[in-house]
Amino acid sequence: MKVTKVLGTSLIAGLLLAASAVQASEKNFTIVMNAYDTNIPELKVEGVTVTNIRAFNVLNEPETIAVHKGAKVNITIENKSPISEGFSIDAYGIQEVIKAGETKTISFVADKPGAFTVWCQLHPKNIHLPGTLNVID
Ligand SMILES: [Cu+2]
Repeated sequence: MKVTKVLGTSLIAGLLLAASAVQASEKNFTIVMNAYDTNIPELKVEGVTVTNIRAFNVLNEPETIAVHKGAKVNITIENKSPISEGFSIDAYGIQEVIKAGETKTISFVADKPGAFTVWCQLHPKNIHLPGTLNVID
């Protein structure tokens, strides 16, 4: 009688664990790429005056996404920049191009724990604020 009860309890616990594992196995994110156009009217560098510097910055919002190891990750990327933007996560072999105004969804299984840089492979790194994918073990 006692043995049956213990077995029954562990079976229920096992089912609950399985259910929570299923719940944690898929994560959806939306990243919006926004472009900020800034203008610096005048700047003096080493005795030289330069005018009308146009700085163009692209930010991914949110910049950090976090999941548990083993989760299936779906990231919908919306590009609000006026030009094509890249979306790369080297450790996961992801290298996408999202055209201006386009929305793309990428999916992968987060099987490698660690912190990985999310970056744009199309443009110089100094005009982008890189993002991070955190995969928690
Ligand atoms: Cu870019």
